[in-house]
Amino acid sequence: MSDSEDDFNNNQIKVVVLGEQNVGKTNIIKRYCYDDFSRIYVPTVGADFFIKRTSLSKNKEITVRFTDVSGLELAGHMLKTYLFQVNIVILVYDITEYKSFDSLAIWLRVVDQIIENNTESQKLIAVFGNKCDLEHKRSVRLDKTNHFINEHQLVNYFVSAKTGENINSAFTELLARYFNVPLTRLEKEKQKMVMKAELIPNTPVISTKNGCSKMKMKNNVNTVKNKNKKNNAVRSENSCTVQ
Ligand SMILES: Nc1nc2c(ncn2[C@@H]2O[C@H](COP(=O)(O)OP(=O)(O)OP(=O)(O)O)[C@@H](O)[C@H]2O)c(=O)[nH]1
Ligand SMILES: [Mg+2]
Repeated sequence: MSDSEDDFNNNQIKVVVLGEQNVGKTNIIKRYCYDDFSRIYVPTVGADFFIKRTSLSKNKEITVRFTDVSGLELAGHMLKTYLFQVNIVILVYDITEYKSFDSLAIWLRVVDQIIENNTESQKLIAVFGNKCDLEHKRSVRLDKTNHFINEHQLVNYFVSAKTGENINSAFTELLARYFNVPLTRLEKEKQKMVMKAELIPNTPVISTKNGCSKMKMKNNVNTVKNKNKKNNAVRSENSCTVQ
């Protein structure tokens, strides 16, 4: 029996969520576990623990145990303890903060060093690009992300804890991948939740290639008649720093 089959029969899985401060780790977990989100930033101290019961297939309940680690713990001494018997590691960055993406290489190196000798069960490492509702402020280019993902053979998702976009489907796919359970199209569809974005009137959401949504800028929508104004709006949409 494989390690993941064994975990599946035990119905237990440990997921550790890592990444810089303020990238949205706690809110990603809260969105998945309680469908909750907080605008107010309350930094995690040390680590917090959450549990979610879910099922991947009929009669197969699993318990997901989350360890939500503070971004400050990269410099701390507790990571080894938090990563003990981990099954899935999620590295989170904020798509609008290049520094938070840049630091993933360091987080990954530390994780690799810690779990290297810990071979009793299979590990899966995923990267979540969070705050996709702020696509217009994106500062991490997609080719940078793709290069990092391919180089280290990781799994990649773009999510928004704020709107809930891709949160359920990312976790379901990740768990199914870990347990080697094929998901039917119907099950995948079921996970795709209704968007909960707070929309400004006259501000439609359009999809982008990467699966994130982005708000069309207000100017961009209301000034179609005037070509010059329209061009200005497009420029301002593209004016975020891309590294
Ligand atoms: N716009 C937007 N804001 C978000 C999103 N996710 C989190 N935030 C905000 O980002 C801030 C930080 O979120 P947290 O979940 O506390 O971040 P964290 O990674 O747990 O931070 P530490 O606990 O300090 O390591 C909060 O003000 C959240 O409201 C998101 O998807 N979109
Ligand atoms: Mg936190």
